[in-house]
Amino acid sequence: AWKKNTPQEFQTKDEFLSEAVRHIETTLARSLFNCDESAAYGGTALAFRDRLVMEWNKTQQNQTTADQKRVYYLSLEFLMGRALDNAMLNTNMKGPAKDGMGELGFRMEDLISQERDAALGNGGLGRLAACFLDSMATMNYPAWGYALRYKYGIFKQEIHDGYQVEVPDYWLDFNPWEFARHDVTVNIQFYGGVRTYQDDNGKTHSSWEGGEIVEAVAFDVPIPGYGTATTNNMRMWSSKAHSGEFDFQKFNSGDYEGSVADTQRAETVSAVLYPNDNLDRGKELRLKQQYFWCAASLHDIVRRFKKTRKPWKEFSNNVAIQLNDTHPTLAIPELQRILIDIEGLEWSEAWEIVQNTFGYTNHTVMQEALEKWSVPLIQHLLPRHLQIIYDINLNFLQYVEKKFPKDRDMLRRVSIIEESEPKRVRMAFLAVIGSHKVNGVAELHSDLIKTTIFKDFVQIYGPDKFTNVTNGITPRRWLHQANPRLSELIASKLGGHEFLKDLTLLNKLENHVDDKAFRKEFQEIKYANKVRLAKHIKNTTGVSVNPAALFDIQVKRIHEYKRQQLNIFGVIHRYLAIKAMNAEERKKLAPRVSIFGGKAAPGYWMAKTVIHLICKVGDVVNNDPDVGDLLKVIFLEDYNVSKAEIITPASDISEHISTAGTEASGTSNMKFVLNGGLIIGTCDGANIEITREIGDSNIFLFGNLAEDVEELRHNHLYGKYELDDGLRKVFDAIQAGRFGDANQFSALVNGIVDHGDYYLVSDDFNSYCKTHDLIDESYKNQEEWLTKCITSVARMGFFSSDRCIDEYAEMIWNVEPVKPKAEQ
Ligand code: 26Q
Repeated sequence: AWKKNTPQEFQTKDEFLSEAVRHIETTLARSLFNCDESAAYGGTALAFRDRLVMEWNKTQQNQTTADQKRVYYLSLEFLMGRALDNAMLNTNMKGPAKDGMGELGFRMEDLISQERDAALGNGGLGRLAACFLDSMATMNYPAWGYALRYKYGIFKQEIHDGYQVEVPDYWLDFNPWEFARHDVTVNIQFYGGVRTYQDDNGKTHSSWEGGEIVEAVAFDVPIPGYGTATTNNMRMWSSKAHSGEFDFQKFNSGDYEGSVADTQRAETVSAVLYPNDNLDRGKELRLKQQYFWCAASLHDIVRRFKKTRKPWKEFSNNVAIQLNDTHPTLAIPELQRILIDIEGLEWSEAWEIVQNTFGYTNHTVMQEALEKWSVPLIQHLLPRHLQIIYDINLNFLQYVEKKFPKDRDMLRRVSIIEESEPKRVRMAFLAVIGSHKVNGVAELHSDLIKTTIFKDFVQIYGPDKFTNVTNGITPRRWLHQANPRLSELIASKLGGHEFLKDLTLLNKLENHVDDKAFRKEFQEIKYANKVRLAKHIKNTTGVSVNPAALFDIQVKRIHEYKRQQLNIFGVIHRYLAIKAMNAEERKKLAPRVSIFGGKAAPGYWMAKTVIHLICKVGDVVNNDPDVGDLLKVIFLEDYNVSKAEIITPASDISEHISTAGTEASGTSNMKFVLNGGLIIGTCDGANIEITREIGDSNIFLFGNLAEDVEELRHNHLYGKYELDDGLRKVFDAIQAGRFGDANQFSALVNGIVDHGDYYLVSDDFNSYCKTHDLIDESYKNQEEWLTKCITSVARMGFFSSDRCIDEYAEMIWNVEPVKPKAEQ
């Protein structure tokens, strides 16, 4: 099955080498005699790129002639990570490359690690988009990703004296995976005004005129599917000064600096990724980025549709556009504008097309993360779009008024315009109104959006407009690539790698749970992965950790709702307990390594304080001779996709401990379990479905439930609660200066003691610590532990992103795969 639809292979190492060497000597202009790892990486990447490009061209041609509906996934973030290993594995040609480069004296892992991460995202939302691209290509869906080509990806994190320092990530100096399409450009307009005029028939028209133009240039990246010839496209837009705009007058009159400044202003649009995750900050440049990328993408999509010469009413039978959160919501008024102002359609005809085209995925219910743009800002930057948004709102409110006569408060609540000072546009409402389907990303989350932020819209449109697509992850990157030994072991038991394309086949592993040799190998793989991580820890932090200890890992963006503070307070609690023990008691304790990693948004002080506390606790604990191997505390610098590939396979326990009702889904929880680690978690996001799938005896759940959060918060505000005793002791230790200057941490402590403990750290603390004690006990019985791990892996089939893409395709997009043409 593999061979038939697989791209042209490098059959032998010599075939590969001749290509790679040719690239090293010609494309890279390097002599083989001074070929270092970076050149060897370059030659390998270019040799594989050639293979991808051939299949990419064929795929695009094949999909165009197939004349089926295409999917466009609009996301301001794509956290792709590295491409080479993925390309080698997806095309099944890693073997010859590894052997060939071995002959030149290189180890493939070293070459792979030469590549910089493509880190065009913050966290879960961006990585989800990347997993979706992999799944769509693997399952032969005709799909494009549309992205913004940031010059600087998410910043690199350095830790200096226990503080986060941000370093710019200039990632483009050698990027063999992108192709500049200097012939594919779109002029994007900003500012200006609206002219209304009457045509000969007395009909009124609007036209957006004046302002400035920034040029969008396309850059394309091939996305290879696994075990298929299908190679899809990710198109990234880069901004540059429009040639008509570059002020030659200034240039010629000697104002060189002035003309360069204009150029730079245009280039600024795609310069930098905003490093906030789950927080809305209403900066003008961010809005400019959103419009620039939406308008360029829509222009491109419309241009492609027009080539089919089909009538407009066919548009939504040809095109499905998925909005990854509200970031691309301007695509809705933009398509409406194109259809009515430029193509001359009637409002209602156009609006039906718009609604049928878009689907909207929501990723949060937290108020501070819901995008709202000030009306004056939109008025200034996009005057015609503001008019269209007002017209959409007017039509919508008239519809609501008819359905719920005299419910004034309903109209106020659901209006796209929030009547604040200044007025603001609620982007999530605009996205709901302009789409035919709205989905959440895990069951609890999809229920919550229907009962909280979109409650009124369920009344208005009925419940069928709202649905759930539980997130997933690609098993290619997160199992086969990150954990090759485990992938091989599974393949040896299941009779091949078929499970990488149908992850539900993992369930057959349960038949082997009692197989001694299998169990031993499984355990050895986990140990080897821990040894690998221990080496990374030693190299990057200088701290030695014992690979036989229980590795307890929490890696994700630092955010109060994700509660890294609960984790570090728990660690301090454990430290204090160890200090109070005698030698006998200490002997009975299971050694632990508590590992943290994650970036804080640069302006998020509380998150930075949490990082500082983790580092300070590490300094004290790791150097306390009373403690030794019983406890180590590690903060890993610069957590990103390629580091996740080392970290994820090495956990015994990972932490997914958000306040119930706040984490929409989480996806790293899935990655850890798929790699044979267990979870400590709250009843939140996808933890709930993971529990349903793997069984509640295979997960360590704790803490209050989402339905009780409101009341608990209320109790805090009205003094109807007492600080947890264990937590009080932790705070006493912090305040006594045992982890450095107590003042540094006062905001963190006061937020819980005096300011309402919004994330319910105190309420869940006792249950959290007790659950960790249970984990210690459980880990002592290694055989039972191992059974839990193996059973869990076997039951993770549901969480493949292939399953979610099939659900989107069926319920939301109504698209079918396009089979690649078999090799001629
Ligand atoms: C918004 C406005 C201005 C600037 C930035 C932003 C912004 C940027 C990124 C808002 C949100 C994000 C990212 C959100 C995110 O990553 N959400 C996560 O999405 C995952 C995939 O669905 C879920 O698993 C996580 O639960 C959710 O937190």
